[in-house]
Amino acid sequence: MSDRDLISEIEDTTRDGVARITAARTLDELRSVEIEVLGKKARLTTVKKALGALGPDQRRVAGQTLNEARRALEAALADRRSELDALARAERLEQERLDLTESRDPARRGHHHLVTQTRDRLEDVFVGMGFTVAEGPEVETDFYNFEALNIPAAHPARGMWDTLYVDLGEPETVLLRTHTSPVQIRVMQAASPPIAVVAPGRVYRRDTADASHLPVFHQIEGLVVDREVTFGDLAGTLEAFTTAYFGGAIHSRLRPSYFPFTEPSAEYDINCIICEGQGCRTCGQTGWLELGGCGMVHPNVFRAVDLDPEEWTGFAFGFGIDRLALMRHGVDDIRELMINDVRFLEQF
Ligand code: FA5
Repeated sequence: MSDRDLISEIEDTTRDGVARITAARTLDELRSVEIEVLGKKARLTTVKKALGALGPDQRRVAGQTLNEARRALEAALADRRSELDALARAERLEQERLDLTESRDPARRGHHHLVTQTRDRLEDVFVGMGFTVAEGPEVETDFYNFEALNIPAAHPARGMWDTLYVDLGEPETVLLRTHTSPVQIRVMQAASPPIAVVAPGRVYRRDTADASHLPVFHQIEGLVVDREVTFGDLAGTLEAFTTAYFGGAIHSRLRPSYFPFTEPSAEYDINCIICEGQGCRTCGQTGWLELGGCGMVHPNVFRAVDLDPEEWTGFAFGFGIDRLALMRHGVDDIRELMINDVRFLEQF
């Protein structure tokens, strides 16, 4: 092949290459075109080998043309790549776009957060079982959160709750309640037995967020006080609750435990419905998920509210509402409840 033929071959190949680059419609297509026009088997690569047969001057001229051709193809590739990148980005943004404008269309109106829905459902179940609903403050005093619950200052059980204190009054006297149990005390101060109340609400702990913990979460407290209340009444109530809330397929168990304000105390667990008892990260590989604590009201708690423990008996329980929501809907990470991604929230 003469040097003239070679040069016009290079020019034709380049023109054709640039046209194909410009015509590529996706980044994948562009990658294949790149291999075809600049790769090992490309026409320009074969032409390069033919340069060896030319004399020195012609080789220099043809070599220059070849280099210019490569540069032109590389520039065309870079231009097309950035155009396609921008298009792909715009397309992705369009797909992920969330329309947050308010709408009068009733089909697009917002709804209660999953935790609120769960709290409402729990209240309905317990009201159906004869309980009334009580509330207490989120900022509490040491007396209600600990002292009256048989946890005096320096009691080792205070370590069970990593407490956030409020900078008010004497140091460590005002705090963000670590559980809903202080509402037990407020209810017994305000009303005489017989009592059957539930108290849902927000609680705070210095816990690090992970798949089953949040530093701000929700509990529902239950308290029953009457004459001759037994542990059997507690177990029966929790069993009735489990069936009413989860349906008949979910089993629960009571495991001996310790709480300063109940004696005896137990942990209330249900089968992990994410892994159906096989073990997964939500249940810490145990197959069971701890939903709450319970037990018979401790005599010292009755004494703190001037009720005679010889006359009155009772049981109490405290469940994690967020964990109940996870279990009922098969959500495997509690942090989803706080992230507030509309695509997650819309599903409930
Ligand atoms: C208590 O808070 C006791 N007050 C419960 C109680 C009430 C016992 C009445 C006896 C009588 P505990 O710290 O185990 O117990 O918490 C109760 C439930 O709250 C847990 O089982 C769990 O479901 C939920 N919970 C605890 N910590 C967290 C957290 N960091 N994030 C989400 N849920 C939590």
